[in-house]
Amino acid sequence: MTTHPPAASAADSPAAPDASPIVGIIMGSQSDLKIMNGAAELLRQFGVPFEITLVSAHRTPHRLVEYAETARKRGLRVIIAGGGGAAHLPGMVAAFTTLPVIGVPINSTTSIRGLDSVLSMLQMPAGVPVATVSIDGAPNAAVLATQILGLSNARLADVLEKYRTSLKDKVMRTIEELRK
Ligand code: RP5
Repeated sequence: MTTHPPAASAADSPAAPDASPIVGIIMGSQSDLKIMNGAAELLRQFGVPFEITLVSAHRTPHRLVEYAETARKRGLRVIIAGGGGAAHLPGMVAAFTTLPVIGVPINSTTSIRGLDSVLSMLQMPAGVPVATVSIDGAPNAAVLATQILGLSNARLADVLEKYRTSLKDKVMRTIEELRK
């Protein structure tokens, strides 16, 4: 399991470098890493301490149970789970913890291009939700996780405000460029 120390945040007030992870990023396969790194990069930018590892619902099912059952007492507050194909990982993790689980459907198959994964996360039966972002939408999973954490963390709420301002500024810069 790799724990990344956070880099400087948008609010110039990064979390302590040795801070324990509060977000867990997991995925079913090493082939998901190129997509899920999009969540890791943004959390690092926001200064959210996180861990990132592989947990497969069908290849390492006992590891899944152990990961989910111990997540809260290890200090995690949100789990981001990515998977492709008939993606059981987010739903099964959600079944073993009451922490919020954000699912990232991954377009890992050429046949139905991630729609299988979307439906297996989005269509969770009542009582055990998976907050599902768009196909390959790992960065939005990081934003949503930070928004959840920002409910009780003023520094992260401030980081999010500054992030939103940076998005707006980018649009405004392009509008200015187009006027020239
Ligand atoms: C899922 O199967 C993984 O999440 C991955 O997206 C997909 C394909 O896995 P690999 O065959 O590339 O390991 O479990």
